[in-house]
Amino acid sequence: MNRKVIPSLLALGVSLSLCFTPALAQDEVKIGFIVKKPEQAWFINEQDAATKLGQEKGFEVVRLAGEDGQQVLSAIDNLNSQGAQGFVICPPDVRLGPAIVNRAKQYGMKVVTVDDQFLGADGKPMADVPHLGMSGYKIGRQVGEAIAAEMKRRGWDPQEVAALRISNNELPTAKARTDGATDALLDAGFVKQNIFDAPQQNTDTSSAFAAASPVFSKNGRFEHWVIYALNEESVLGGVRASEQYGLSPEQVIGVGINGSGAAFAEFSRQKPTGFYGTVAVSSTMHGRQSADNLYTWITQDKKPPANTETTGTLMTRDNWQQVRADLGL
Ligand code: FCA
Repeated sequence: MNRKVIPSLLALGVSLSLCFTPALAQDEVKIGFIVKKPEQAWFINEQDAATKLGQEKGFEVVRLAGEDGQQVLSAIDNLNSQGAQGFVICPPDVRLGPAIVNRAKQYGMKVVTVDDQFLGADGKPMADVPHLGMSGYKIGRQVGEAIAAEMKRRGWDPQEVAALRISNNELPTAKARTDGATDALLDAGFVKQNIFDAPQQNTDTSSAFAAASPVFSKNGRFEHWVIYALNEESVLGGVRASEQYGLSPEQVIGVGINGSGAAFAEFSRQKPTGFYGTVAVSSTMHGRQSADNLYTWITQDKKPPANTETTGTLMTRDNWQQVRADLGL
């Protein structure tokens, strides 16, 4: 080969690599999607929806579990070592907010929350971290209204019905949801003294089951029960406890929140159970929108809205497939 050609080819190679490699690296967007309960259908669907959006728009989504503080911090370290520019998170404990934000800042990463909003050291929501979540109180009211309507349809006297309120007052969105349901029930003539709290340690079925069981055995005088909680997984724990105690589906009206695979499985059983319905919210939309907000922030430097509140639709055994399709679930 001509001696002169070699240096010019080399120079071309150098200039090509200078031109293209850094530009490519800049265009590569990678985000994390960290969830507190990776095995729950709600969160699986959120992560799926974010991943799908990434495939459409050309960014990568790294799905991670953050079931406690330690796991969340190592997930953030892991994301940083992979070159991620930010992450969406539903934290295992909202009071971890300041620690999570600090770690993200150290790495120059952007953070948005989904579902459960961070609390600052002052106990108030961290308004500077963009958040997308359910309008908890309104959705809770829908739960209470659905229960009241079904009680009426069954001809129950509201004065003689007991409520199992599976509560999680440490988590503000949980408290907002159960408060909304309680208020709607009271408005419909429910007796306050007949509402019994079952405080759960977590937001899953087994912690709800454990909290619910003693409430039934201590209040055996009631023939009719309604059950509500922050989500359908927890209501299902309450319904399973009612069955174990010996109540029949006709004696129980449980209404959850989410509209995820947990509810679909229950509605698909051959016979109805005490799980009457659930207020469905689009986890597909939560996953897509929160990932999209973060992507736009990273690529266009546009900070997402401080707080986006989403709404729900009542889903029962009769209409669940239709609602599921309407919400893109
Ligand atoms: C909380 C609950 C989830 C889901 C989400 C929107 O994180 O634990 O089940 O309801 O809010």
